[in-house]
Amino acid sequence: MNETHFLNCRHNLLQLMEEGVAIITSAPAKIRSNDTEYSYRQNSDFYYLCGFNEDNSILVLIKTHEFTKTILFVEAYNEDHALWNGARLGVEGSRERFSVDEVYASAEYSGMIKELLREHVNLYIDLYCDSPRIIEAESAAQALHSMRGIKRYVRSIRDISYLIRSLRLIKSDEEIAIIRQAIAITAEAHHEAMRVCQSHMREYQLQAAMSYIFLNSGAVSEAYGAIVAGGNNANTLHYIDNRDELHEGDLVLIDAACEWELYASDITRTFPINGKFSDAQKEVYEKVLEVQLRVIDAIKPNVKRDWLQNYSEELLCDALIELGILVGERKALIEAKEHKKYAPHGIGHWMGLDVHDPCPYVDESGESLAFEAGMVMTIEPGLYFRADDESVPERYRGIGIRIEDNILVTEEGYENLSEMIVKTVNEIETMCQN
Ligand SMILES: [Mn+2]
Repeated sequence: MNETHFLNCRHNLLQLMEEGVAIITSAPAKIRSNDTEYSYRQNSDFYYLCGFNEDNSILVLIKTHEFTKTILFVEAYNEDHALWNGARLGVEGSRERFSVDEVYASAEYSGMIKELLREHVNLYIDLYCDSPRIIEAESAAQALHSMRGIKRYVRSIRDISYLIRSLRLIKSDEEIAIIRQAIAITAEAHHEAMRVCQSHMREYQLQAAMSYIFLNSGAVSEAYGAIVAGGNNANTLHYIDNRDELHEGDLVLIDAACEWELYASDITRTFPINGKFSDAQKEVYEKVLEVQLRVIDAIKPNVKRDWLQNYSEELLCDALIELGILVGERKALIEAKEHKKYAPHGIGHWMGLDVHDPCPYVDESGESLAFEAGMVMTIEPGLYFRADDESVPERYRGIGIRIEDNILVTEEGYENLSEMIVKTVNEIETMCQN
């Protein structure tokens, strides 16, 4: 990602801020067990603003009526750390690499924070983050309040995350290019899973085939824990056990995708383990696919997200009526939430630096947001019929199907960024038999 992108992001955030100081901290390194750590994942809000990927760093944005200033605190270069864990960029390296105004060692933060907050009235922090650096800033504000000679002091502590996440809603061309790359690798992995799948394999073996593609393509991290759910396991929405045997005649639902330069992709495909849909599987599959295509086709600027959700529920309810699973009038069935039993989750979510991008879904007044060019979301209708559900005709029991793509809103309407991943019955059967 180009340095200009991060400069723009900070500029946009400063525009949204009133006079004051914003403090955004990096994610802490996390212990997995004893002395082994999880692989490091940066705080998305922090990364969005500066692209720095090390822990123990702090970004400070200052806005006065006269000027703005960006300060980055980074962990100093350390020989020992370089030997064991690899070299940190350090203060000098960061000065050269980042277009921030000033860089200091993180160790200097505690001694400087009071001075940085002096004469400011707004302190912007992530209100829901318990970083010790943020607590230090709050204490510094308190100390300043009772100090002699201070004319202005912090009078409000405000949430910076909301502002950052409002900006994260609209992706720049560079961000979209990175998401496309994540999706390209994920596409290859889904196709590989279809090609290698055979009955009697274990779910994790399909996962391994996909992981190989991810890693071999340089995508060292999944965007979320993969779901590889054979047969009835697909009806457990967040099934991540992935250990069961794949059975002849069942479908397998795979919700798995990689991250590229910290940007997510999020793709689900459901296909027959033996490469051929049964009649019952095909009936349900084609209903879900039709719903997905129609919902995607309704996406364009100014359509409200709420409306899209309701529209998708109507279509899913119609599908359930057509399959003979629900009986009655659509309106009454939806009011009674009858469809929710078989289609329990929402139609999709924002996607970006986080797979579930935590951007707002409503505006300041609580009204559902309308789509704008540059927004990226998933569209993922599903129908789930548990094996033990006697309210469903026997032929459909144990079938769970979800189809998920990643959609970019454009000026003209939309672009399905994951269009290259096969999804019609014919395309899937051909890929499986490859
Ligand atoms: Mn999703």
